[in-house]
Amino acid sequence: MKPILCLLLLSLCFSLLSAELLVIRIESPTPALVKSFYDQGYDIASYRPGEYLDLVVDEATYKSLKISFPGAYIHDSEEQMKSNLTSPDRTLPGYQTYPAILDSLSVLAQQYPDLLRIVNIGSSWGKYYAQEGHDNYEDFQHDIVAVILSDNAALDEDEPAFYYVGAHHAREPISSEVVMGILSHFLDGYGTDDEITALVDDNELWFIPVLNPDGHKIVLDQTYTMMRKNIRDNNQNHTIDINYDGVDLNRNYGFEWGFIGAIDNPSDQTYHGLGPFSELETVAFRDFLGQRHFLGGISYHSYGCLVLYPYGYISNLLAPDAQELAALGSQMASSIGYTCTPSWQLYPTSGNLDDYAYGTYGTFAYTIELSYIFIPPAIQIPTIVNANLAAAKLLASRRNYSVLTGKVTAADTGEALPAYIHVVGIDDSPVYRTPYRANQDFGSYWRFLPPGNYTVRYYLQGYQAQERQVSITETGITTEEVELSASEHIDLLISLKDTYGNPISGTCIEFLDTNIPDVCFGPEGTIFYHQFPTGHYRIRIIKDSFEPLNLYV
Ligand code: 0X9
Ligand code: CA
Ligand code: ZN
Repeated sequence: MKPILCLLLLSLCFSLLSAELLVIRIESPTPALVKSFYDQGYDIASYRPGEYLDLVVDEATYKSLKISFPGAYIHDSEEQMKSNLTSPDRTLPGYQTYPAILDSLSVLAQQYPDLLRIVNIGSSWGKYYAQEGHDNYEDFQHDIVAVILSDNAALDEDEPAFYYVGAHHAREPISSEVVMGILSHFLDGYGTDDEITALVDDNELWFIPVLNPDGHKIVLDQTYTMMRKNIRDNNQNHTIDINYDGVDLNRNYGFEWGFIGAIDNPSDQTYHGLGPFSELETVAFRDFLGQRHFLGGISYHSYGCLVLYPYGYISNLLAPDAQELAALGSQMASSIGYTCTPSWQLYPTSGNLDDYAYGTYGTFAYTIELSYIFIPPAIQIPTIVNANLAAAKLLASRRNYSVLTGKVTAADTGEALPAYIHVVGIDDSPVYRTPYRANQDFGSYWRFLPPGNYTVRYYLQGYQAQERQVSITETGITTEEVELSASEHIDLLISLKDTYGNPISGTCIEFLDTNIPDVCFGPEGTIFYHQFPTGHYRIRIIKDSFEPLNLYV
């Protein structure tokens, strides 16, 4: 009996492994249809509103969907993805493995020591598990690597920073090829092409070709080309279970984490993880973002030929900077021949990188969905890279026009101040974004604004705020250097009265962006402060069951 059982089990195992996944296409989907597939937990490969919805399904699901959607057809398959990974033309390289990418980076760094510096920004789960002694992860010991391209790359200079990141998702290795391609194009053009030379000299351009090296390896090795997530050991069995393990890195960032469009089921392709930044890979990128002030960035994905801008976590949400985000996004999109749209328009996803970078730092953070399939044939890589060069340059060139910049320093000591820079009419949008601050190390700031006249407030606890009238032009750089004087200290009596002159009790004041504790009024409706620092404050007055009142006083 026993041998027969083994044989049966064996064939069952093989059939499970060989159940090929397909990408099927439904044309002209309605938004309601997309939402219903989304809510049912389907793996959405790509969606272009009004044009198509592509789903990753097995053959059985395809057959049953054919009944309700007779027009559905096969757009792509695992088999196709595998064959696209390698180039039929032996003189052209196919997709590069992560070790090959790391090798080319170190060759480039040796060739251009003044322009390039390689920085280790963290490690993958594979490395962590292997170091814990789990043998199954021995081949997955990956560091996550970032490269800075700038003049004096060895130094952290006071220059605008931009990032280009690939491979949040494993099955999208074209994103890594594009990041590498842009880097080598910039290196080639340095010193001969004036535009590129200026971009490299005046900015810090950061390249992170592979944020998810463990997943990338599984795809490049052709173990499982439909792999999307990292290899987080969800079921803690010290084994990579491709159908159960992993967290979607683009749902794991800590801005509106777990809100909508992120799933709490570990086996799901868009599983958001145990908590915000539960993943080593997103922690690495979070800390990387925290170390310098990025003005803009592109996260490359595939596919859909789209340029997406924040926010993405909720439908119909207009970011405070939506006008300029859309303007630059549209320029980038038309340079590639892609379509620009706010992220939520596609489908809402919370915990994505762009919402985090924009929502936390005001970074103009874009997603570019490359190509029309996950893994375009290797032979197309150079064409796709070339098509994307102009957009990559447009991003970093944004610092050259319609921008407000300068430095905030302390009037007495000259020290750099990470002051808040509040642009009236933009930063008072009811849609939340963390208040924009000048760079911690240098006091410098850059605000991409629509042309026009603005009132701008510079404030920081302990200093007297200043208000400036500035005019932003379509082609110019407006510079406003600001020296803030230290606050004086006065005795302050605040009394809060209603329109009849009666004290209002049970009301509290919050001093926003300071560490002054919240205070609440007693029955007499007054509060006395000894030695209160003078200056302007954004305050919020709150009382139970009333709308909060926001004031600048
Ligand atoms: O879902 C994603 O993370 C991205 N698409 S992909 O097919 N490459 O996985 C798009 C994220 C863009 N943001 C929103 N749609 N909200
Ligand atoms: Ca596991
Ligand atoms: Zn993706």
